[in-house]
Amino acid sequence: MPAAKCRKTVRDALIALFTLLLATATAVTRGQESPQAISLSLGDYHFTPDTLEVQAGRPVVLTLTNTDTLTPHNFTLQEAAAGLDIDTNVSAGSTSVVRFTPVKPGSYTFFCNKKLLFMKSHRERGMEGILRVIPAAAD
Ligand SMILES: [Cu+2]
Repeated sequence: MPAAKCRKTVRDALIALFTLLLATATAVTRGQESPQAISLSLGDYHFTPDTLEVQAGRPVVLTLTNTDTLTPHNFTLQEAAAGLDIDTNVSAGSTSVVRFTPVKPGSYTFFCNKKLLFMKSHRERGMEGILRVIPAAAD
């Protein structure tokens, strides 16, 4: 192989390698920005699990499933300064999806706001939990 052609082949190979590395780095960066998917069951006056952990600055897709056959439930978390302003009803046997992006690390209490007249509220019966927002990962 003549020296000039050989150099061109090496150069082309380096360009291909660099392009591959760049594509990989881009894919990894995108992965960090992808939504955080969490599922929560609401039933029998409990949230399962009752503690959630998410990263600040990344969108969250929260799927709420009411596993009871008759009782409607709700997910309330109102901390506007932390990017959390949620009040979503989930009727018996159905699923609701909530999207939000927490902006401030901390521990925030969520609960079910349902209450039947003269009865204890669902929250008083144990229907509350904690959303822990941890700082964003360093880049
Ligand atoms: Cu409830």
